[in-house]
Amino acid sequence: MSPFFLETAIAADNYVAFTFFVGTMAMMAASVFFFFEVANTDKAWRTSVLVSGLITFIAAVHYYYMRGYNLENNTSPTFFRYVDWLLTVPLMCVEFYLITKKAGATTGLLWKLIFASVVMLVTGYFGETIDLAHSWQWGLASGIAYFYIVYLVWFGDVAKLAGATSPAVAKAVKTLAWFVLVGWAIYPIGYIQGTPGGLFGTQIDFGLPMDVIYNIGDAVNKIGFGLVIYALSRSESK
Ligand SMILES: *C/C=C(C)/C=C/C=C(C)/C=C/C1=C(C)CCCC1(C)C
Repeated sequence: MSPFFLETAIAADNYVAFTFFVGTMAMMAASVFFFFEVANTDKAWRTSVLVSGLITFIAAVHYYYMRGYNLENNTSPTFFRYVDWLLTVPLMCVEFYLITKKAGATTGLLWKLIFASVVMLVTGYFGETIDLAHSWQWGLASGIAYFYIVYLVWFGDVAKLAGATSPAVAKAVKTLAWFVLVGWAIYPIGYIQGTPGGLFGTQIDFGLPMDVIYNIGDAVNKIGFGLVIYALSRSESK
Protein backbone atom coordinates (compact mmCIF):
# COMPACT_ATOMS: atom_id res chain seq x y z
CA MET A 1 0.00 0.00 0.00
CA SER A 2 1.26 3.43 -0.89
CA PRO A 3 1.61 5.36 2.34
CA PHE A 4 0.81 8.79 0.95
CA PHE A 5 -2.06 8.58 -1.51
CA LEU A 6 -5.63 7.47 -1.43
CA GLU A 7 -4.99 4.45 -3.62
CA THR A 8 -8.46 2.90 -3.69
CA ALA A 9 -11.66 4.85 -4.16
CA ILE A 10 -14.18 4.48 -1.35
CA ALA A 11 -17.29 2.75 -2.66
CA ALA A 12 -20.39 4.91 -2.29
CA ASP A 13 -22.00 2.43 0.13
CA ASN A 14 -18.86 1.80 2.22
CA TYR A 15 -19.72 4.05 5.10
CA VAL A 16 -17.24 2.41 7.47
CA ALA A 17 -14.41 3.56 5.22
CA PHE A 18 -16.09 6.93 4.84
CA THR A 19 -16.15 7.52 8.60
CA PHE A 20 -12.41 6.74 8.74
CA PHE A 21 -11.88 9.27 5.97
CA VAL A 22 -13.97 11.97 7.65
CA GLY A 23 -12.33 11.14 10.97
CA THR A 24 -8.89 11.71 9.47
CA MET A 25 -9.91 15.09 8.11
CA ALA A 26 -11.62 16.19 11.30
CA MET A 27 -8.61 15.24 13.44
CA MET A 28 -6.25 17.07 11.07
CA ALA A 29 -8.39 20.20 11.03
CA ALA A 30 -8.75 20.20 14.81
CA SER A 31 -4.97 19.83 15.22
CA VAL A 32 -4.22 22.79 12.95
CA PHE A 33 -6.76 24.85 14.90
CA PHE A 34 -5.39 23.98 18.35
CA PHE A 35 -1.76 24.42 17.30
CA PHE A 36 -2.35 27.86 15.82
CA GLU A 37 -4.45 28.97 18.79
CA VAL A 38 -1.58 28.24 21.20
CA ALA A 39 -0.04 31.55 20.10
CA ASN A 40 -3.26 33.42 21.02
CA THR A 41 -3.49 31.85 24.46
CA ASP A 42 -2.34 33.25 27.79
CA LYS A 43 0.94 31.70 28.94
CA ALA A 44 -0.69 29.85 31.84
CA TRP A 45 -2.99 27.92 29.48
CA ARG A 46 -0.70 27.27 26.53
CA THR A 47 0.34 23.77 27.56
CA SER A 48 -3.29 22.71 27.94
CA VAL A 49 -4.23 23.89 24.44
CA LEU A 50 -1.04 22.34 23.07
CA VAL A 51 -1.95 18.98 24.62
CA SER A 52 -5.42 19.24 23.03
CA GLY A 53 -3.62 19.58 19.69
CA LEU A 54 -1.30 16.67 20.42
CA ILE A 55 -4.28 14.44 21.16
CA THR A 56 -6.01 15.20 17.85
CA PHE A 57 -2.69 15.12 15.97
CA ILE A 58 -1.79 11.65 17.26
CA ALA A 59 -5.32 10.57 16.33
CA ALA A 60 -4.97 12.13 12.85
CA VAL A 61 -1.85 10.07 12.14
CA HIS A 62 -3.55 6.88 13.35
CA TYR A 63 -6.75 7.66 11.45
CA TYR A 64 -4.79 8.21 8.26
CA TYR A 65 -3.25 4.77 8.71
CA MET A 66 -6.48 3.09 9.86
CA ARG A 67 -8.35 4.55 6.88
CA GLY A 68 -5.93 2.89 4.45
CA TYR A 69 -5.85 -0.33 6.45
CA ASN A 70 -9.62 -0.64 6.54
CA LEU A 71 -9.98 0.21 2.85
CA GLU A 72 -7.42 -2.36 1.81
CA ASN A 73 -8.35 -5.24 4.15
CA ASN A 74 -12.00 -4.51 4.85
CA THR A 75 -11.38 -5.37 8.53
CA SER A 76 -11.07 -3.43 11.76
CA PRO A 77 -7.66 -1.87 12.43
CA THR A 78 -7.93 -2.95 16.08
CA PHE A 79 -4.24 -2.97 16.90
CA PHE A 80 -3.69 0.62 15.74
CA ARG A 81 -6.98 1.70 17.31
CA TYR A 82 -5.63 0.59 20.69
CA VAL A 83 -2.18 2.06 20.08
CA ASP A 84 -3.92 5.38 19.44
CA TRP A 85 -6.02 5.08 22.60
CA LEU A 86 -3.01 4.10 24.71
CA LEU A 87 -1.34 7.37 23.71
CA THR A 88 -4.31 9.72 23.67
CA VAL A 89 -6.29 8.63 26.75
CA PRO A 90 -3.32 9.13 29.12
CA LEU A 91 -2.91 12.58 27.52
CA MET A 92 -6.52 13.32 28.46
CA CYS A 93 -5.54 12.38 32.03
CA VAL A 94 -2.72 14.93 31.70
CA GLU A 95 -5.35 17.53 30.76
CA PHE A 96 -7.26 16.84 33.99
CA TYR A 97 -4.02 17.14 35.90
CA LEU A 98 -2.96 20.39 34.24
CA ILE A 99 -6.22 22.22 34.85
CA THR A 100 -6.45 21.15 38.50
CA LYS A 101 -2.75 21.64 39.19
CA LYS A 102 -3.23 25.24 40.31
CA ALA A 103 -5.50 23.92 43.07
CA GLY A 104 -2.83 21.46 44.18
CA ALA A 105 -3.23 18.36 42.01
CA THR A 106 -0.28 16.03 42.59
CA THR A 107 1.50 13.76 40.16
CA GLY A 108 0.14 10.95 42.36
CA LEU A 109 -3.34 11.81 41.07
CA LEU A 110 -2.01 11.93 37.51
CA TRP A 111 -0.52 8.44 37.85
CA LYS A 112 -3.75 7.08 39.35
CA LEU A 113 -5.66 8.33 36.30
CA ILE A 114 -3.06 7.04 33.86
CA PHE A 115 -2.81 3.66 35.56
CA ALA A 116 -6.60 3.19 35.52
CA SER A 117 -6.79 4.18 31.85
CA VAL A 118 -4.02 1.75 30.88
CA VAL A 119 -5.76 -1.09 32.77
CA MET A 120 -9.05 -0.16 31.04
CA LEU A 121 -7.45 -0.28 27.61
CA VAL A 122 -5.17 -3.30 27.98
CA THR A 123 -7.99 -5.48 29.34
CA GLY A 124 -10.25 -4.24 26.52
CA TYR A 125 -7.58 -5.18 23.99
CA PHE A 126 -7.31 -8.70 25.41
CA GLY A 127 -11.06 -9.15 25.22
CA GLU A 128 -11.21 -7.84 21.68
CA THR A 129 -8.30 -9.72 20.15
CA ILE A 130 -6.26 -12.20 22.18
CA ASP A 131 -8.87 -13.96 24.31
CA LEU A 132 -12.22 -13.63 22.55
CA ALA A 133 -13.55 -16.63 24.43
CA HIS A 134 -13.58 -14.51 27.60
CA SER A 135 -14.49 -11.17 26.12
CA TRP A 136 -17.14 -10.33 28.69
CA GLN A 137 -14.80 -11.01 31.61
CA TRP A 138 -12.14 -8.75 30.09
CA GLY A 139 -14.84 -6.21 29.33
CA LEU A 140 -15.96 -6.33 32.96
CA ALA A 141 -12.40 -5.73 34.18
CA SER A 142 -12.12 -2.84 31.73
CA GLY A 143 -15.45 -1.46 32.94
CA ILE A 144 -14.30 -1.48 36.57
CA ALA A 145 -11.22 0.57 35.66
CA TYR A 146 -13.49 2.89 33.66
CA PHE A 147 -15.80 3.45 36.62
CA TYR A 148 -12.82 4.20 38.82
CA ILE A 149 -11.92 7.05 36.42
CA VAL A 150 -15.56 8.18 36.47
CA TYR A 151 -15.39 8.15 40.28
CA LEU A 152 -12.18 10.23 40.36
CA VAL A 153 -13.50 12.92 38.04
CA TRP A 154 -17.03 13.09 39.53
CA PHE A 155 -16.43 12.59 43.26
CA GLY A 156 -12.73 11.95 43.85
CA ASP A 157 -9.67 14.19 43.88
CA VAL A 158 -10.29 15.72 40.46
CA ALA A 159 -13.77 16.93 41.48
CA LYS A 160 -12.60 18.15 44.89
CA LEU A 161 -9.67 20.11 43.47
CA ALA A 162 -11.81 21.59 40.70
CA GLY A 163 -14.16 22.97 43.34
CA ALA A 164 -11.22 24.78 44.95
CA THR A 165 -10.23 26.67 41.79
CA SER A 166 -11.95 29.37 39.75
CA PRO A 167 -15.62 28.95 38.79
CA ALA A 168 -14.52 28.64 35.14
CA VAL A 169 -12.24 25.69 35.95
CA ALA A 170 -14.93 24.07 38.08
CA LYS A 171 -17.42 24.42 35.23
CA ALA A 172 -14.97 23.04 32.64
CA VAL A 173 -14.13 20.04 34.84
CA LYS A 174 -17.85 19.35 35.23
CA THR A 175 -18.25 19.41 31.42
CA LEU A 176 -15.24 17.11 30.99
CA ALA A 177 -16.71 14.80 33.63
CA TRP A 178 -19.83 14.54 31.46
CA PHE A 179 -17.61 13.63 28.52
CA VAL A 180 -16.11 10.81 30.59
CA LEU A 181 -19.50 9.54 31.77
CA VAL A 182 -21.49 9.86 28.55
CA GLY A 183 -18.97 10.35 25.73
CA TRP A 184 -16.68 7.54 26.86
CA ALA A 185 -19.68 5.24 27.31
CA ILE A 186 -19.91 5.12 23.50
CA TYR A 187 -16.88 2.79 23.51
CA PRO A 188 -18.38 -0.08 25.52
CA ILE A 189 -21.30 0.03 23.03
CA GLY A 190 -18.78 -0.59 20.24
CA TYR A 191 -17.29 -3.41 22.29
CA ILE A 192 -20.68 -5.06 22.82
CA GLN A 193 -21.33 -4.78 19.09
CA GLY A 194 -17.95 -6.17 18.08
CA THR A 195 -17.06 -8.98 20.50
CA PRO A 196 -18.76 -12.36 20.96
CA GLY A 197 -19.33 -11.93 24.71
CA GLY A 198 -19.77 -8.17 24.78
CA LEU A 199 -20.19 -7.07 28.37
CA PHE A 200 -23.15 -9.25 29.31
CA GLY A 201 -22.19 -12.60 27.81
CA THR A 202 -23.79 -12.09 24.40
CA GLN A 203 -23.21 -9.99 21.32
CA ILE A 204 -25.86 -7.34 20.72
CA ASP A 205 -26.42 -5.80 17.31
CA PHE A 206 -26.92 -2.04 17.56
CA GLY A 207 -27.22 -1.79 13.79
CA LEU A 208 -23.98 0.14 13.39
CA PRO A 209 -20.61 -1.51 12.71
CA MET A 210 -18.18 -1.43 15.64
CA ASP A 211 -15.76 0.82 13.78
CA VAL A 212 -18.45 3.41 13.08
CA ILE A 213 -19.34 3.46 16.80
CA TYR A 214 -15.67 3.86 17.78
CA ASN A 215 -15.13 6.55 15.14
CA ILE A 216 -18.09 8.53 16.43
CA GLY A 217 -16.73 8.14 19.97
CA ASP A 218 -13.32 9.44 18.95
CA ALA A 219 -14.69 12.48 17.12
CA VAL A 220 -16.92 13.43 20.06
CA ASN A 221 -14.34 12.79 22.74
CA LYS A 222 -11.06 13.95 21.23
CA ILE A 223 -12.29 17.05 19.44
CA GLY A 224 -15.05 17.89 21.94
CA PHE A 225 -12.77 17.42 24.93
CA GLY A 226 -10.14 19.67 23.29
CA LEU A 227 -12.73 22.36 22.59
CA VAL A 228 -13.79 22.41 26.26
CA ILE A 229 -10.16 23.03 27.24
CA TYR A 230 -9.90 25.67 24.52
CA ALA A 231 -13.05 27.44 25.75
CA LEU A 232 -11.69 27.37 29.30
CA SER A 233 -8.39 28.88 28.15
CA ARG A 234 -10.38 31.69 26.45
CA SER A 235 -12.50 32.47 29.48
CA GLU A 236 -9.41 32.58 31.69
CA SER A 237 -7.41 34.78 29.26
CA LYS A 238 -7.75 38.55 29.06
C1 LIG B 1 -9.65 9.01 22.31
C2 LIG B 1 -10.01 7.77 22.80
C3 LIG B 1 -10.74 7.54 23.93
C4 LIG B 1 -11.28 8.63 24.80
C5 LIG B 1 -11.02 6.16 24.24
C6 LIG B 1 -11.69 5.72 25.30
C7 LIG B 1 -11.96 4.34 25.43
C8 LIG B 1 -12.75 3.76 26.38
C9 LIG B 1 -13.40 4.58 27.46
C10 LIG B 1 -12.95 2.32 26.34
C11 LIG B 1 -13.62 1.61 27.25
C12 LIG B 1 -13.92 0.17 27.23
C13 LIG B 1 -14.75 -0.29 28.26
C14 LIG B 1 -15.21 0.60 29.37
C15 LIG B 1 -15.25 -1.71 28.34
C16 LIG B 1 -15.03 -2.49 27.08
C17 LIG B 1 -13.68 -2.27 26.51
C18 LIG B 1 -13.38 -0.81 26.17
C19 LIG B 1 -11.86 -0.71 26.10
C20 LIG B 1 -13.98 -0.49 24.80
